[in-house]
Amino acid sequence: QFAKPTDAVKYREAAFKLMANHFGRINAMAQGKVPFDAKAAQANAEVLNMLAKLPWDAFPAGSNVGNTEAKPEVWSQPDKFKSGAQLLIDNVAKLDAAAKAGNLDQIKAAAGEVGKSCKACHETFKKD
Ligand code: ASC
Repeated sequence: QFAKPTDAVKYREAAFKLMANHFGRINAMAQGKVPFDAKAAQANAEVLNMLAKLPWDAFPAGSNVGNTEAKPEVWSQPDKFKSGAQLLIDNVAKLDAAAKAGNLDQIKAAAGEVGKSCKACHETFKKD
């Protein structure tokens, strides 16, 4: 999938960047910073639901290189990394379901859980 380790770094950073953008748009609604737009929430959640599956195959062995923000713990604690990724994927799927239902209260709750999943992994696996 990746010709060289730095290609994996670029790929995962691109995926995370897109996730932050699409999650940010939903979060702004969940936090009342922009008016709730059910269609926009649904569209962003659908994209996020696909994106959430992407970064994890882009941490192959040997890709702790260059200016990566990943900590060595990604490779030394693979089970914890995998379970954190899966929790994010599951929470994003719930957010997608809430957005499909057009239920703002459900979206708020699910977005909160997604944010917690992001943060929990960053604490162990991402350099500040
Ligand atoms: C975001 C974003 C993150 C997470 C994190 C949650 O919107 O870009 O990295 O949420 O801040 O605590």
